[in-house]
Amino acid sequence: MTQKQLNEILDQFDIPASITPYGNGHINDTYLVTTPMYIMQRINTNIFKSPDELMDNIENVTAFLREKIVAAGGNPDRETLTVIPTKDGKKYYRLDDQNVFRVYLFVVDTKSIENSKTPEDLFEAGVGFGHFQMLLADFPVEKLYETIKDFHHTPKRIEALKTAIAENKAGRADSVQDEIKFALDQVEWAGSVVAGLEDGSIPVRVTHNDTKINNILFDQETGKAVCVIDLDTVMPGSMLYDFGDALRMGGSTAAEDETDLDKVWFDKECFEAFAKGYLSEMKDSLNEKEISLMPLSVKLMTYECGIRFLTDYLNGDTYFKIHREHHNLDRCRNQFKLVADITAKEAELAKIIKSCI
Ligand code: ADP
Ligand code: GN1
Ligand code: MG
Repeated sequence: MTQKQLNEILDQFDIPASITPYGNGHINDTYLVTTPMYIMQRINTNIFKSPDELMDNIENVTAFLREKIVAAGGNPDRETLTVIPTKDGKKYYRLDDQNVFRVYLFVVDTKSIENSKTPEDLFEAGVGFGHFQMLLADFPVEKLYETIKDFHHTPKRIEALKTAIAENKAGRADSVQDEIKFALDQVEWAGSVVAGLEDGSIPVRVTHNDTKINNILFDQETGKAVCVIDLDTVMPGSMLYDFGDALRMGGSTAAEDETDLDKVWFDKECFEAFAKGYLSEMKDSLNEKEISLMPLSVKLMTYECGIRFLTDYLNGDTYFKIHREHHNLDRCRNQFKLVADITAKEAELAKIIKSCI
């Protein structure tokens, strides 16, 4: 997008600026012009096919959160996202099918945490995601659209991998036989959360479904969790998706695409810290099955992400943004190394959960 195009798009949104006389000068006329800060995002319409449904979800969820935050005496402009409508009252602006934009209020005085994080950060992230889920516990889940169908349906993700292997669109299948074998060796346990949701033993809840640590903003000064962002995948799901996915990245000693696998381990201290924070908000709402599957969920979400990277690699890198050749393969190997380490530590993780409860 050129600067001119961006300005034209921005001009579609209802962005208030105010102007007031300022100071006590004797010579010039001085005015203070204030505009809050905003975030503008181009929605990826290759992935989110229905911006209407997507933005309906986000608006309904944030309006619901806003009421609860106000009732609790909080600051809704910081503690949840605020959708800024267009001048004609729409939730987004469509320039053309590929260029669909939305605007949020910028959440001020916060920081994102990318790769280097401490157990204290993980504790705060656990509180943040747990609190988000707790506040949404009585949101009518049937009102939510499925913005990406079967997003965390791991068995369907495995089927997609098998299709990608058979089609071998990028001609890469021969070179990743070890990764394919590892992926297919895990299928026995990989359907456990989906099966629990289907037979009703795991409750369907409003879940975020993309609980990467950089999808929560922390207060710049205190380091406390302020706002859960990136609400595109808020859908009906299991709390195990959110718990597991947060630790997939939050519990790793290295970045998601680190290629030196000797640096990639699962950190039990970070697991414990996140679990303590999360359970401080959610403990009383969880059933026994949910609690017992918490360690497995970390392995599951890491495995699922690994097979998604592998599938995309086989398909010729059409889904995830890549920044170098074989980036998706590097990410896949990294995730599978973590899966192996989590598997080795699963019994210890179960003990940690027991001690937190
Ligand atoms: P993506 O889906 O590409 O991950 P996000 O919605 O997570 O996009 O936004 C990318 C980054 O932009 C976030 O990690 C955060 O640093 C910043 N960001 C997004 N929304 C806001 C906001 N409302 N206020 C402040 N920063 C934001
Ligand atoms: C994507 O959008 P972002 O970067 O927060 C992906 C997640 C993956 C993650 C892997 C909509 O998350 O599901 O776990 O990358 N989001 C979507 O880093 O597919
Ligand atoms: Mg994000």
